[in-house]
Amino acid sequence: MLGGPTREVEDRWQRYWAEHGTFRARDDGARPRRYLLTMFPYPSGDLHMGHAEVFALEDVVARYWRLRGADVLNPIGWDSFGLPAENAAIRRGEHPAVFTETNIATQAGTARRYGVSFDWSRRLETHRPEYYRWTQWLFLRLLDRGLAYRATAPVNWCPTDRTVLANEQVVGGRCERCGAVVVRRELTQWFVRVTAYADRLLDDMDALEGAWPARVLTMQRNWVGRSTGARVRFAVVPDDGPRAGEVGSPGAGARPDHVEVFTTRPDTLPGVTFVAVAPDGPLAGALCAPERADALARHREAALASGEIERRNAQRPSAGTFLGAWVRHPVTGERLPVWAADHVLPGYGTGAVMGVPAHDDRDARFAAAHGLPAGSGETWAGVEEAVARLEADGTGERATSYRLRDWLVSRQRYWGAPVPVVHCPGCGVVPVPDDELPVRLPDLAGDDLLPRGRSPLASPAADAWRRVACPRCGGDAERDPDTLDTFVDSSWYFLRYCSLGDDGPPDDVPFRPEDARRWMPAAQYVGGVEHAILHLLYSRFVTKFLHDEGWVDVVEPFATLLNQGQVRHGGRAMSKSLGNGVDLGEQLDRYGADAVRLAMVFAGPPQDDVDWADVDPAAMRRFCARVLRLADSVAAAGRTTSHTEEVGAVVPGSRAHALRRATHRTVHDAQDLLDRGAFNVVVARVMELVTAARRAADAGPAPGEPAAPHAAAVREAAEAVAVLLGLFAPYTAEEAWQRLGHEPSVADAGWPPVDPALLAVDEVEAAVQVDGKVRARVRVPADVDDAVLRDLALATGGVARATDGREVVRVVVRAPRVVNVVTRP
Ligand code: ANZ
Ligand code: ZN
Repeated sequence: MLGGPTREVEDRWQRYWAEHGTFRARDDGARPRRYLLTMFPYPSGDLHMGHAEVFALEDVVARYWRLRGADVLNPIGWDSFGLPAENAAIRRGEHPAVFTETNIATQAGTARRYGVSFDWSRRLETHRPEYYRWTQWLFLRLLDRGLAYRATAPVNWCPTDRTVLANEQVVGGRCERCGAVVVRRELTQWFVRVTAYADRLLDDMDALEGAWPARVLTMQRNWVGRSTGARVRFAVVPDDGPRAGEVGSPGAGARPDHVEVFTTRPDTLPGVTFVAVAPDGPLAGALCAPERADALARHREAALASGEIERRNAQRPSAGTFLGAWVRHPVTGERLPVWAADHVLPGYGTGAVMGVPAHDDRDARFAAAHGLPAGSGETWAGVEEAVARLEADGTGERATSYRLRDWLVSRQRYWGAPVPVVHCPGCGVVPVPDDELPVRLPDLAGDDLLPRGRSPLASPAADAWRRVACPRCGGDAERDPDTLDTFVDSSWYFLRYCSLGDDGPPDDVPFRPEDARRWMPAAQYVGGVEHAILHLLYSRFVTKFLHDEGWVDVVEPFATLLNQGQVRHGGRAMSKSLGNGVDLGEQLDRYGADAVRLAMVFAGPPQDDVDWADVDPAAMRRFCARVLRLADSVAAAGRTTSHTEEVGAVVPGSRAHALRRATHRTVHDAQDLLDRGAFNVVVARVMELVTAARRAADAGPAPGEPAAPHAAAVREAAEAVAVLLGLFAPYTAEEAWQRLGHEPSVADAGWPPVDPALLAVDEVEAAVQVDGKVRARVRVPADVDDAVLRDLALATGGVARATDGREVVRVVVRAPRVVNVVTRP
């Protein structure tokens, strides 16, 4: 099959690496440590071409650092809780663990076969009790600090998956997993107070500038969405009537005596003509007159059913309901109507806005649609002055608002870490004591897993699991039936890797702080841009929290971030539903791991999309075969591996000398290119070197040139090829390295030394003539081009003196030797 490494060769090297622990992190302090992290896969099937791309790219980095002398930590694990396993288990009537374990075994086999230099001794899986015990521990620490709390709030509900979703999991108003339109429901849920870290999540990003892709930083900044302005209070005009109170609940509510709004433009206060509140927030009901309660209730239902994106859309007409309430303008004392308006969101600012049609488009459209006055365009002297004036009057003060909301972490699904608390009729919410962790999942399968709008752990099948004695009073109590969002599992896994290895996982701590101190932050994190907000935001938050708790030194977990491009096929994203998916296992069977890896890397810069229809793994396989043949012919020419003396005898100007220059130039440039992430260019340069070495091997020395130094130069080239190719095609590289007579592994060969003398560019002297007379001479590189030589020539003092103000009509350049400047006499 085209002559590249066979399946048997692949197996042999995998065994070798495993037996020799080639890719274990040593962690002995002998070499500088470098932690390389890849976003760990979901085990929802076999690995796909997207994984093939990430793994190929990250392995270039891992192997490069290793060659350059670093102690590399390159771990692998599985993000193995979550919906896909549960849905598959429901279809097949089996336990989700079965599906999960099967897929992990398949993916692990494919990843090994792909030849990635993972340290398999540090493998972790988030669905194992030994892991999720610590996910629960993390939740309890957040609870200790008041950073995890239960609240009743309108939340995102996916009607298909029948579970709540975090804001971050709602994309364009739809469920990030299944695409169903998300609705709002009022539920009691667990939240994590990420908003307490909003400023730090923003400010610490300054240090990531240039190290993380700019678009990811922008997305995170927008997601946290800090706005500065003021809060302004509008006094409610008293009337004697009762209020509707909480809509839907009987009885009059307590009516607030003022409405507070958040504005970024307090200077536009003179133009306020109305105040608007969110129809689905608490203020609307509290302000609403009884005769308007039905209208508000209808409005509220409609608002809950529509997505936030839709409501924020400035182009869409904003529905409104007059609440039968009035407030006073804090400056003019004018009476202003209070409306419920769709475009006002309950969770942002104070859930109320001052309507300024003259300055705000949405307010203008709302006023026009509902017959409200347009008001004046007059402003106070600027935001700062406006804030000072409000503070002096006592009607408002400076304020900051964030778009970021707290992280909703409870899910009404089975396949996750149970929320580790107990509900006691006497004591309320009681945390499960640390020494009783993990709270293990009960064994449920098949129909018992069906989502019915509440957690499967709340079903009768889980009764025995749910009933427990209250840890505080010993009375009858119940476990919390919800499970934690999988993003909680993945918010700290990179810390645990630091403490795994031959001694097994630590069983008294989630990770050892001293291990994290040695490895963190991860020097590079490789993964898809689809995690630009969710996972990266949560991981950053948890790292900061654990920093505050004294567990880690760093405040940012990932020093640099690489987002690889997407793998497409025929121009479109690969997907099962489009029928254009390409199976990694099948590609490996057909072309072998090296060819697939080379094709991935050679396709373009790492951050660019790859179209699998445009790549040619068969050509890559032929290239691997060419490399092996080169190694074979070098080996046949002589078995010596120490060729320092012979190459030293290579004479300048010989064929061997030209090849040596190509070899050293390639190794030298590769370092620069790899540092800049131009992996594809390095592959191209190695291909050129193979061609040059082949040609030199076939041609032999020129007549009169000595044979031994020539052969040594070819060997030197073939060895450099093997070492550099090890970054991209490890099986071919190991094989070539061994056939060249070296001990494995090529991964430990070290970066090939570069002789600076061989990098020197030859210089020649160019004559600069003016009207046929030589007026100056300049030294230039032998390969200088006409344009550069022309500029150099015209810049010489000799030319300026000789032309002496006369007009230059023509410059004739013959690089690298002659330039003739022709002037008008
Ligand atoms: C009056 C005004 C005049 C406003 C003007 C803007 C321009 P950002 O920049 O996104 O923070 N607002 C406040 N709370 C809101 C809520 N809960 N739902 C929807 N809109 C809300 O936006 C802040 C501005 O958005 C605030 O400033 C407020 O309108 C509106 F010429 O107040 B502004
Ligand atoms: Zn109790």
